[in-house]
Amino acid sequence: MAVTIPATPAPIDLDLDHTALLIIDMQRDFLLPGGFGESLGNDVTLLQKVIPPLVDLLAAARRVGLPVIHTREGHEPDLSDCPPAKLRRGTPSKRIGDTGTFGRILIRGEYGHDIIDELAPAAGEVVIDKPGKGAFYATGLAEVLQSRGITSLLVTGVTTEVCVHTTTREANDRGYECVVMSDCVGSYFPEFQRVGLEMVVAQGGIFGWTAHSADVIAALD
Ligand code: C5J
Repeated sequence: MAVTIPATPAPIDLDLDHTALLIIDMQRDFLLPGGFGESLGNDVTLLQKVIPPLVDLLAAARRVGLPVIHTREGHEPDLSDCPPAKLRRGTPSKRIGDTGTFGRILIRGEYGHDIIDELAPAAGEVVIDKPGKGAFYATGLAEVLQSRGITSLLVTGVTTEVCVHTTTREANDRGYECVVMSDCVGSYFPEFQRVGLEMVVAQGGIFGWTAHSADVIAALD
């Protein structure tokens, strides 16, 4: 089924048979008070604003049977997949693999690494564990999308200027139509949120489109 979504810089026609909802890194360590993100001095309420509209968008996607793909940023417990340059980044004691409030920071299997309860993956939904900021690097995402015939992505999650942007750019280069859901992506930095969204749609939509979740939900329902 094809639908037209009001979007920036122009409306976009989406073939829902070839569209997936991509939910990037809605992990406890980024979103919960006391987690890794907050320990770095960030205001997590700026990310938590994303949860209610994303819960609604996820419910709508599930209602119409859109494939849902979740990602989580993190590393093996032995850190063998974490480049030394990434490992050295940040304040000592608050680096990847160190012990935080919710377990070892960004380590697979730890409580903080997992997705927040509100957006917990349902049975059958794909969860991509990624060591990088982009969801294509060192993951099976390309194969998942190809095998399901996906050509368009509704991109959501955190953070706008880091993992959402990197993944959108990777997807755009691979030929996917990316619609970044403006109220379902979040940044700890209001300025980065604003500019991050503007960058997607600059120059006629250089990386894709932005759209509001209410408009997509209306089109899905
Ligand atoms: C960050 C992410 N910000 N998921 N990760 O380090 O955007």
